[in-house]
Amino acid sequence: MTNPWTDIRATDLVIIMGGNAAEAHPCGFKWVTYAKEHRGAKLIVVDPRFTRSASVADFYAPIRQGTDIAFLSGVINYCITHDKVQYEYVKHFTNAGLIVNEGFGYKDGLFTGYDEAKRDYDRSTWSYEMDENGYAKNDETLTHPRSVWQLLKKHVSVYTPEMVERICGTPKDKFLKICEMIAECSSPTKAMTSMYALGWTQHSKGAQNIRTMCMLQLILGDIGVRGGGVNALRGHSNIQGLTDVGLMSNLIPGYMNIPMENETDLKTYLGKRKFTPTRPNQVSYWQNYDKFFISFMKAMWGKAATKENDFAYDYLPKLDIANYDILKAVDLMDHNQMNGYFCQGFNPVLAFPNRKKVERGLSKLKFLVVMDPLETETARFWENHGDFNDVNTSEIKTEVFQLPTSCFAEDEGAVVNSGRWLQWHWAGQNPPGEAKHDTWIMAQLWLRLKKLYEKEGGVFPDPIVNLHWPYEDESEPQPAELAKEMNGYAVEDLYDPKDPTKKILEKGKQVPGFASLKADGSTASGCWIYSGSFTEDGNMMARRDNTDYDGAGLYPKWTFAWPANRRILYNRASADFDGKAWDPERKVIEWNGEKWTGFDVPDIPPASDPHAVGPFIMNAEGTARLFTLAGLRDGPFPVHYEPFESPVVNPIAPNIRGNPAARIFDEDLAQLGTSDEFPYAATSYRLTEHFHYWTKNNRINAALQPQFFVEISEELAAEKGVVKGDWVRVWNKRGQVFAKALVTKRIRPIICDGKPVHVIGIPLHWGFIGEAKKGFGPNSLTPFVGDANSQTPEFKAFLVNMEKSKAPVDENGKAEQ
Ligand SMILES: Nc1nc2c(c(=O)[nH]1)N[C@H]1C(S)=C(S)[C@@H](COP(=O)(O)OP(=O)(O)OC[C@H]3O[C@@H](n4cnc5c(=O)[nH]c(N)nc54)[C@H](O)[C@@H]3O)O[C@H]1N2
Ligand SMILES: Nc1nc2c(c(=O)[nH]1)N[C@H]1C(S)=C(S)[C@@H](COP(=O)(O)OP(=O)(O)OC[C@H]3O[C@@H](n4cnc5c(=O)[nH]c(N)nc54)[C@H](O)[C@@H]3O)O[C@H]1N2
Ligand SMILES: [Mo]
Repeated sequence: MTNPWTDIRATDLVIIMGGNAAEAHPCGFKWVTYAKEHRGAKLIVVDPRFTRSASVADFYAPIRQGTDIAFLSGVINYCITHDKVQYEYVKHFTNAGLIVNEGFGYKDGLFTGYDEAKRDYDRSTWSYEMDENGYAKNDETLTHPRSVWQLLKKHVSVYTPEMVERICGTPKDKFLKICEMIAECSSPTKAMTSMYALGWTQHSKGAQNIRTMCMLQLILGDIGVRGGGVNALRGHSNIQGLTDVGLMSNLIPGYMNIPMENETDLKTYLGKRKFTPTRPNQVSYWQNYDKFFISFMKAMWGKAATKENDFAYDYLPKLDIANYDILKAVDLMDHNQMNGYFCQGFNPVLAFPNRKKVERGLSKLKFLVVMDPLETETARFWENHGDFNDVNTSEIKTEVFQLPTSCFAEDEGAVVNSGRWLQWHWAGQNPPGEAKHDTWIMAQLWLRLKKLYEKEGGVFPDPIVNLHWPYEDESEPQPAELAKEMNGYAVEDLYDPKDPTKKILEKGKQVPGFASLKADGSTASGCWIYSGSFTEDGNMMARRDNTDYDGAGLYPKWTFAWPANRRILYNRASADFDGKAWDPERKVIEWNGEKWTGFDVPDIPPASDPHAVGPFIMNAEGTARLFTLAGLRDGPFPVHYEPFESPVVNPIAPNIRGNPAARIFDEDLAQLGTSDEFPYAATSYRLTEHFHYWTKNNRINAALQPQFFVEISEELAAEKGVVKGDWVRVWNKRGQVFAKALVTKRIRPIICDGKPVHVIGIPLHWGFIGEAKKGFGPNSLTPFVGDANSQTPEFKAFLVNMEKSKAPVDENGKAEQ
């Protein structure tokens, strides 16, 4: 989230699109209710289903899943053609005036540089025209035909209200009503907030869905302001923390990347990441990449990371392909290219797409380790449960190890919420029986591996045996020790760069923030963005002071927010070009003639002249990008592509299937279906009463939502001769599920291009373990393809067929009731 949860209360308009916050984030949703009650804020919900969020909305409109880019590009087009743009913001704070390279072009759904065989682009023309000083050329009038603004205007012009209705199935009058409501927020004293989650991410163009909203928020001038922003509502309680500390196959902590194998030395690696400014005077904060990276290497390998050995650069694994995401990992298993798999707090049999392929992959492993406090379908994937898990146990040779862990309520540590607040919590109980903390198990693994390497040697034992392990009890690092290491500390005495005789931090002391980190090996920090969270003043994450200046809802003394305890990202943009708040009622920070001051930590060096330094300090040009250059793999502007399995033809690009830059393996391509065979557009979602696949172990949750169902419209039910409570079979080329039919007015056929599209809603909470009735989830049916940038699977839009059926049977041949 750019803004904290508590800031939603300061908004004028909430748009929930690509999520269902009332259901999946019911606690945070209270700030929406608060804004409605106290400010008269309005709520818009755009969803294929009439959801629990929709039931309390001021305005609801249906949309066919997988078409949000067309919808939002239509809103942008409306704002531009109706002069509902905050031009002062656009001119000074975005790249609207920068001139794009002459070789850049777009035609029939593709940008310049496309290579069909590689399903990828040569992105070299997606760049600015530079002047003789190496700066991007700028046209402040925004009229140059190759300025970003003119290219954008042209790019979105095809998304007229008629085209939006044709693609999205949103009736034109409803679409225009939403445009009017949103356009009002182009006023400097009105703000809209966007709340989204998986309805946008789980598509083959998920990153571009989000980008389109970013672009809209920029032209409304709603980024950096109170009550504004683009707010990703995160999932698992600590999934924000997971991404922050780099638990992705291509990341290391703090959103730095694992090197590629052709980056054979530190200089080459850093050279590509220390971006120098592309406009005069800009901060371009990634210029400090080396400080964060080398401090990370010191945290990892301590004394073994020296200037002479490039700070142990060779110890880091290198990638031969862009990433090893879950789809790639399962594909490797399925091709006998992976021997073992560690599954820690994860239930892939139910969570990953194409369950048949996942179970086939697991069956080919030599060993599978499951670290979990509960029994999971993954740990028991080899067990036959009749229709519910139709496997031949005698053919599966995978050895499964179950290591019982504690669960989150038995752990101490920080949980990072969607608003980037690191909130410390304490264990409520000790783990029962044989269960151990995850940290203990991982420490034991390392200690044993180290011993083996020390005894037996190996090709390259150095990264394992030299790991820096400074914990008091080496067999179980404590959460506070790990947190202090992430914050960072001085490896040597640190001196003031302006006065080298002045010592500013003694060796071994905690650094106060990432500005203290150095590229010479004199500091260590496990995760630079967390620097400031555990300083010499103590554990900032454990703070519980709810002081709130100006009623701004920023609570600067409550826990710690990364980066640097900043609550609203890009907050310099809350003030106009001269540094005065756009809305005096909603001031964040202002320029007082000498420095930036106010209610939040300025997101700009405090003495930056407002006319010289742009607010988007992480970008080399200092402005936000309406045109992303080569930042995303699938285009500098978003384009509407249909899902890989779509019920209709795309009028924008009729010959392109799915996102043309998304990776798909050949065998999975062959398993895609078409609308002739599989006419219904399915989507998957969650319910308040369950949390994924583990609350079905709890009797109360199991009683609240006991049984798997699918939601269908009255129209489809009538066509199929199905009544509420009947068993239906839903299937496609990848598998089948049996479910109780829930016939409801909440789902209506969506009319696209004059033809009805029937939507089938599939909740995801059931399996063959636990207290609830045995059932299925959507992933026996979902396609094995992901987003071109993040590889998040296309869980939200796929095709199925459906018929009335008999009940499924269990392993004893007993029919389910
Ligand atoms: N009670 C409960 N809360 C949870 C969870 C849980 O399991 N139970 N899980 C947590 C996790 S890990 C996550 S990631 C979050 C997820 O939070 P959400 O994303 O809010 O949850 P979902 O129900 O998966 O999907 C939200 C909505 O997206 C809609 N949708 C699908 N496709 C599209 C589309 O193309 N466009 C638009 N506009 N809408 C679409 C669906 O109809 C659905 O209503 O929830 C978290 N909160
Ligand atoms: N079709 C479809 N598929 C989806 C989605 C969808 O919307 N549609 N959503 C996707 C999303 S966003 C998510 S997040 C995934 C969720 O998929 P999973 O993460 O696999 O789902 P959970 O059931 O939450 O699994 C978490 C496991 O962690 C265990 N656990 C709890 N505490 C601890 C602990 O301290 N240590 C350890 N080691 N284990 C612990 C729990 O017992 C549980 O078994 O599903 C994904 N799959
Ligand atoms: Mo999630």
